[in-house]
Amino acid sequence: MDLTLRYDAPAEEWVEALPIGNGRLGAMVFGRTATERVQFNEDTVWAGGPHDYAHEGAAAHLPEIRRLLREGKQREAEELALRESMSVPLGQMPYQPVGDLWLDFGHEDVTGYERTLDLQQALTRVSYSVGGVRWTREAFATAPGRAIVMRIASDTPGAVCFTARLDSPHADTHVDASDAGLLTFTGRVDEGVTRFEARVLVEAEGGRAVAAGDGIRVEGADAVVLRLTCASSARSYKDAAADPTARCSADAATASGRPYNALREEHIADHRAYFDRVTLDLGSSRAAEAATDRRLKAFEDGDDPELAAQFFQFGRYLMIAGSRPGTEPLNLQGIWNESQKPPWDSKYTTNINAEMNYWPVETTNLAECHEPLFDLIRDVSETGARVARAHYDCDGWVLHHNTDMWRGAAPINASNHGIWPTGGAWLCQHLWERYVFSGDQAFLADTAYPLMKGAAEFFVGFLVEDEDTGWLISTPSNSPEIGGLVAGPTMDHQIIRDLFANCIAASETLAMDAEFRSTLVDMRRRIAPNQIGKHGQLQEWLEDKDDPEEEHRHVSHLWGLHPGCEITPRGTPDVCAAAKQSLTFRGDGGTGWSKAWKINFWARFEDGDHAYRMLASLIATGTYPNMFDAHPPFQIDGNFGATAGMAEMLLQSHAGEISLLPALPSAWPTGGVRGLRARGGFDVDIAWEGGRLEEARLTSRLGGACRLRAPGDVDASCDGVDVETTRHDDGAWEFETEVGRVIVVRPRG
Ligand code: FUC
Repeated sequence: MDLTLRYDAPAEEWVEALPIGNGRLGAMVFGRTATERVQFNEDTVWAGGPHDYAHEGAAAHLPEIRRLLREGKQREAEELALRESMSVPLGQMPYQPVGDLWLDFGHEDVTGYERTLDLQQALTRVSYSVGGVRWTREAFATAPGRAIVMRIASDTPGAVCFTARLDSPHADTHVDASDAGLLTFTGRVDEGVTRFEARVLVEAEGGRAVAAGDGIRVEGADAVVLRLTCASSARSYKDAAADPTARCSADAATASGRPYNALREEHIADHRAYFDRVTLDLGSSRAAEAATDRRLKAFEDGDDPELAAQFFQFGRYLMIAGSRPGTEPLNLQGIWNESQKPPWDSKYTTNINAEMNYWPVETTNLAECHEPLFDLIRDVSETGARVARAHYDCDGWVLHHNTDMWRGAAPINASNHGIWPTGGAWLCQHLWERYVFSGDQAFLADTAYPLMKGAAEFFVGFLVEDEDTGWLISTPSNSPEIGGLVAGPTMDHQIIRDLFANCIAASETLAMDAEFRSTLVDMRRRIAPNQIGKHGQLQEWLEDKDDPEEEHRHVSHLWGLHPGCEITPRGTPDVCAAAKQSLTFRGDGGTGWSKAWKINFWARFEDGDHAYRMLASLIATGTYPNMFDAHPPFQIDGNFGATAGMAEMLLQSHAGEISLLPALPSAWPTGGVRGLRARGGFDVDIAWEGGRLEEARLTSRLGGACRLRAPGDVDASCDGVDVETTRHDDGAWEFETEVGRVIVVRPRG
């Protein structure tokens, strides 16, 4: 399986450059020949500073806003809410670039140009010839080495000469170059308090590296190694007063003094320890040698299953490069951003985007990469507790549709879509899923349940009884980002039901909070149910007012289908059919993330060909040349949503059973996947041929009963001995498993 992206020209645009990252530092490598550009980020460098965004006194207006909505006075309700119950200030802060490393080579008219990104080794390379000399550059971002490292070499001894420079878009930045080959730059973000420092150590093999003005001039070298480290003053959402120089020099000490090859080998081993856990083979492609950008464009018309497998692995690559224990979670652009005014501030949008970023972590076996999101949830449970009190006079904590480095939790932008109180509850699903995939009781007791409980406590106070129906509803709120401020959007009720169900299960498992549990059981039954409307659709709102012509990119009321689990083809066939009708009305269009979500929806409808159509359309029309998702503009969620969706086509486990090949498209008749993870603690390998299951191997990490759905009749064995299986009325199989043992499942006969 070829896991290399290939290009035959340097990047002109930023979205043609190739991303590398070590979780905290991200860089875009352009591969230019006259002046190479390496644009870099550090994940804590944001505008603004520690700030409490809660609007004191907002809660006093809540009864009036609810009354206006009840009386159908939406505009008045929105106006009052905008005046009295929004975040202070109304917006949050943008993620910032740190700077650029420029390398002046002056190479023009090059021949034999090649530029690659090797996803398995996490290395980007450039090579070309000029004036009879062959040049190669290789770069990577190492997590254990805490640096971005580049080696520049030629095939002619003593030929390497260039000047290295650093600059930053932030005005208050000072650059210093020393004869020891050290470039240093210190600065402060233009609109904020965070300070940063970056260092580039230029180490020449042969020749010399000396200060030349603001840069370092290399002459007569055989090869050169650059080590870039960068740190900021932001330690947490509460503290931006650390010393960036001390932090940066500690990182520089880790990265320097070690030979290039040692750093490189350590980096590759570290990356592969994550990456190699999952392999995916969807068949080989005739186009395999062609440039990646051309293959992307041709995807819809061609037969290029290898590119689809690369696209899947690219999402995993980005996850490993962008989210590691102890780093900030992936924002709208992951960690890669060149603009001081990025689209939607490159922050965390929690009405789909931030969660979508983390959809593939558990299923594609990168569980550690989930941790930064859990840290963020802990932070917003603190800031969100102040918002719960100030805006709603409720216990617990609440997060609306955005947060930033400073963990703003109050409603931002506008009352018609900013007032949406279920962002935190949605994030809590990730805590529960971590538990369900891992069975980690300590995580459930110490991390997940306390945060989930706080989120549920908020809704115990927030839900109100609808006068007409007697149901408990969420008001004021919004069905993201359509239809304005309303009472009782369907999505909220699905999310709150899920949160309550997970809290009920967690408190039972932990044998605690019996009284709170019975409150949740009672309230959960009274929450407004999913309703089927006059067009056969799943109602997006309490009232039957969906417009069948509406093609809005958000399809929030299908949350219960995915990522939720209350709507399933066999468990709730009628609601499931209505959900399919709603999605059919919405159509196959949309932004990058919208198409990526639709891959997951169609996979959950078990319609592999429709899921594939969404994937093909995303790959062909919704990606940039470097494979980054094109919302447009660049927004990384579509990459992760697509990776998650492809996993969902091959393996599902949300409905209390493991389902093998639930949505295999006809485009992938033969293939294999290894190392996916299923809920209940299973590692799953599946091989198929001619569209039929050939063999599945389930390795149990937790033991216990396994319920399995397979295409057709199957037999199970363990170490060559038949395993006793029970057949349920609904067609599922069930058998016992033991920790560490592999169950082999094959078609019967
Ligand atoms: C929501 C979406 C947009 C975009 C933005 C970051 O506003 O509707 O499409 O994803 O978040």
